[in-house]
Amino acid sequence: MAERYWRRSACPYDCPDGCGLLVETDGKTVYRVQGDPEHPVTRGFLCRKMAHYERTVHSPDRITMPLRRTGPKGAGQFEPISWDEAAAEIAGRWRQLIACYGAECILPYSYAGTEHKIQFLCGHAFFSRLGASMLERTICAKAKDEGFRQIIGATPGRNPGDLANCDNIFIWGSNVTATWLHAAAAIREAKKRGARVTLIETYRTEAAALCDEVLLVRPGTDAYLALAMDRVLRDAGKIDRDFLARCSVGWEPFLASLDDYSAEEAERVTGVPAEQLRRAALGFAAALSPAILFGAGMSRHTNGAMAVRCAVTLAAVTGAFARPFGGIVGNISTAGVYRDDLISQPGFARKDVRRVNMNQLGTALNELRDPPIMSLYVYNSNPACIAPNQRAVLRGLGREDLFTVVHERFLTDTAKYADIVLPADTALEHGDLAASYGSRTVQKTAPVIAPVGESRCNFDTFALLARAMGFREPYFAQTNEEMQEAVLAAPTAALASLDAADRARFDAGYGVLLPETAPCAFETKSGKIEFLRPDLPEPLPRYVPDRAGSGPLHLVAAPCRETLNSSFTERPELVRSRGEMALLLSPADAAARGIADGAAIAVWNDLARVECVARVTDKVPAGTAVAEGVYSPSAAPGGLTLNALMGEALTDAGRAATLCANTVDAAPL
Ligand SMILES: Nc1nc2c(c(=O)[nH]1)N[C@H]1C(S)=C(S)[C@@H](COP(=O)(O)OP(=O)(O)OC[C@H]3O[C@@H](n4cnc5c(=O)[nH]c(N)nc54)[C@H](O)[C@@H]3O)O[C@H]1N2
Ligand SMILES: Nc1nc2c(c(=O)[nH]1)N[C@H]1C(S)=C(S)[C@@H](COP(=O)(O)OP(=O)(O)OC[C@H]3O[C@@H](n4cnc5c(=O)[nH]c(N)nc54)[C@H](O)[C@@H]3O)O[C@H]1N2
Ligand code: SF4
Ligand SMILES: [Mo]
Repeated sequence: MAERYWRRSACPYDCPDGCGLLVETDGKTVYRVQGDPEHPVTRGFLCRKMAHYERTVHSPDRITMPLRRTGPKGAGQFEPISWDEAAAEIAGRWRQLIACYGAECILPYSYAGTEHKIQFLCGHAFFSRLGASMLERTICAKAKDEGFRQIIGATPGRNPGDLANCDNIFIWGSNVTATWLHAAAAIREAKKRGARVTLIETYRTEAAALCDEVLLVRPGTDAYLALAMDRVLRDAGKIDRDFLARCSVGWEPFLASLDDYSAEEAERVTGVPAEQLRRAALGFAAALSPAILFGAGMSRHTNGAMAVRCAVTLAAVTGAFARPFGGIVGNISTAGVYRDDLISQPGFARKDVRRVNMNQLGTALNELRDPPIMSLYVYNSNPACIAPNQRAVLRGLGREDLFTVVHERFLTDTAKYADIVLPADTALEHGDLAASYGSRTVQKTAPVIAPVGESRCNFDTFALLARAMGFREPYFAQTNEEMQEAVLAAPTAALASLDAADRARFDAGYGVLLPETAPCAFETKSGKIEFLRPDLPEPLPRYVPDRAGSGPLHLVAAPCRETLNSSFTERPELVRSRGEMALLLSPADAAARGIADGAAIAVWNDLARVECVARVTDKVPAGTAVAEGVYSPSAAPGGLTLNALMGEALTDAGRAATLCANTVDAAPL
């Protein structure tokens, strides 16, 4: 038996924690995966999903060979072919299509199946060089980013670990116990030290168990709530005027504009009782170390960027930014830590190339002209399951004249529609550069085992396709390892800011934290918090109602603990534990419709009609309906999931998805 040993690696998933892993292996097989006790965020524990990553790596469902479709689209019937055949067929079809329609008839579709930099970004170089349509990758948190940018620019927030030292914490639109475990751990620590924790949510999520108080808002009304809290503080003389004078611009007109808001009116608009709102606001302002943890939930609305901008004002008017460990958590990342441009090669892109928004894939596949989309290449994503307007997405994927290539680890719903499927590897089978969007951790990884079957990483796959297309740029002649070395040979100022000890640890494959920047060094034009932005369509933060539709129930898309979007659905134990696709309804809304808990129901709006079961729970307030988790349309009773009820409208800024800004009605089947 080969000798077993432990190697360090990093979790690749789209999760704010960016965990460090310890992997037991013999170089061929992964036996066990544990949280790295020496990783500054992970501190030895992983989520349930990754604690058995070996089951994903060695899943019997892994795709191990390139495949060519033999049955109808969507049926999942394929025959194995060689990589050379696959590359020749793809290059041949693309050459024909480019000759007929131009390269913009090819559309890449990718998101964050892996967050690691090389495998995330390398496709940008390939498709820019090809001249394909460019994908706007905005399904996740771009509106949240924009909301921050509009008031505090690029200022990073605190590390989530700092929350352990806070005495008043608002968890705003994040189900931390499912999606941000290590922030939840820091909040638990703070609670042990006596912190008061408030949840601002659309329904009572698992995170409510961490909280002293839960403020349930009507979806899309957070901006009003925040501004009414500011008004309460202004009228109570609790504004930190010294801080505002020192660290902000436009605060006087902003404070004057609060006349438009009141706690009483907030109760009508948001559903939060005026007294509860007052108590929460006054408690936050009186704390020594108050902080707001921001999830993306409130930003997934047509007024989403504005909601985030308004919620930030609470941390500003109270001077929370300047208090020890206080301010905001949720705007920190390792963006800019590596020379991403060496991987993504923005210079390969034509400036005027057509852009297609990833949230509008359904319409793009069915309706775009001049040229139409004739080929789709999917990697790091599963649009059949995760995208809005699912009925249109599936119709588009089913087009006989669409040449679809999917680079995947599993035969996802999207892969079932492919003409060619290419086998992808997992993060333990290649080296990369780990980053994080929930802390300032960085880590370099090396392959732990050889690729399973004939699977290949994204970088090597694009290099192969580039050769098949005849691209001669030296970029495409590199191996994945050479790409990693090239990026590390060109360190950024951020990476250079590691002290010698941390740099040595980074070089040895440990996860390390970059030093924090000063919390009040605001990275805006003025160097201050900017309440007033005359250059924006809305110069001051203000409440703009969400445009969600006119149905009686506001549909909220929320995550679930067992899976990560559609990832981890290869794991029977996790799929069993999360249960079947359900719509969460309040007892009042269920009773009014004659819907019993567990009943089969139809849910509909203008876009589609979906069948699922009802879960009737007093965790959900009347008027709100919740879709937890991402499910598979091929396994859904009516062939569609609740994503079919989510529209393609974009947010007020950032062109992001409005997954939480839709309305529906429901009835027993
Ligand atoms: N286990 C697990 N972990 C995950 C994921 C997962 O699917 N499962 N997803 C990963 C990804 S891709 C991301 S982007 C992050 C997301 O992580 P976060 O950005 O921290 O947000 P979520 O935990 O998804 O929670 C969003 C919450 O916002 C609430 N919400 C919706 N609309 C509103 C509103 O108008 N106001 C308020 N106050 N709340 C609202 C929803 O009810 C939901 O509970 O998590 C990552 N981690
Ligand atoms: N109903 C509902 N819809 C949602 C959400 C929700 O909470 N509810 N969340 C939204 C959010 S926040 C996001 S970010 C999106 C996420 O949408 P996606 O980024 O599409 O996320 P996943 O569903 O995890 O699919 C990622 C796919 O990438 C594959 N993959 C992993 N690693 C690699 C690799 O190295 N190479 C290749 N080629 N493939 C790889 C995985 O096998 C997996 O099938 O979904 C959005 N859609
Ligand atoms: S908590 Fe997030 S980063 Fe950590 S192991 Fe789980 S999915 Fe990966
Ligand atoms: Mo996301």
